[in-house]
Amino acid sequence: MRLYEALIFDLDGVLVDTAKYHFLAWQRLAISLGVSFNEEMNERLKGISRQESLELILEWGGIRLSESDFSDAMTKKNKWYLEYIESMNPEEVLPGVRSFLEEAKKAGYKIGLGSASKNAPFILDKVLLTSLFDTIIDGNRTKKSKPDPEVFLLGALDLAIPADKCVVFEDAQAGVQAAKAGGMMAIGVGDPDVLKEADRVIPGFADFTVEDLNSLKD
Ligand code: B16
Ligand code: MG
Repeated sequence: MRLYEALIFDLDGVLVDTAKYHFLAWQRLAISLGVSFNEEMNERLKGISRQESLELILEWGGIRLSESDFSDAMTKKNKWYLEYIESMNPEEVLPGVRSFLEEAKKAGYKIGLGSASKNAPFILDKVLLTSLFDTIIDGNRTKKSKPDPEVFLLGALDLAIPADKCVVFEDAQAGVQAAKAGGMMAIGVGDPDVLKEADRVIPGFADFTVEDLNSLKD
């Protein structure tokens, strides 16, 4: 008997690397607002929503915007981001991800997406991964941001699998916390020093197989 029935994946930083495009778009916006923005700051925006990201950038820059300027700024950032991701292609899927998803699907696991990004469906289409997912929960369906577990709980509900039979793959600390808060197994993807709260950390999917899912509790 296997330990888990569903696998829920974060998008940015787990399946594809869109952080570089977010960086370019936020940097362009920051320049237009006269505030400085660097890669280190970009790291701190991983996994958090567009609105919260802008709030942080304004806080770091010590500036305030009216409600309508704030909304214009978010629209501008997203317009630029969409221009960057427009040319994404299947080669941008991170190493080992496609074959892991295909094997998991063949083995009968339910597969879900749990992303803060409102652009998640567009990105999955661009990199030709959509058909591998049984459900897609993105920033358009959630009211609360990670570390709230809402995004993953909605995924489990859609997949009709109890939380303790779900494994979440996350690259951001807030995402790992969200998975734990939802009562799920949290696998960090990336740096073990950053993802300290994860049940286990893997560098990526190049050396992680579907069989390894059964030894996660060892
Ligand atoms: P959007 P994830 C997150 O995606 C990104 O990591 C984060 O940097 C971004 O601000 C957020 O999506 C919202 O994205 O502006 O496209 O709606 O890691 O949860 O897949
Ligand atoms: Mg992420």
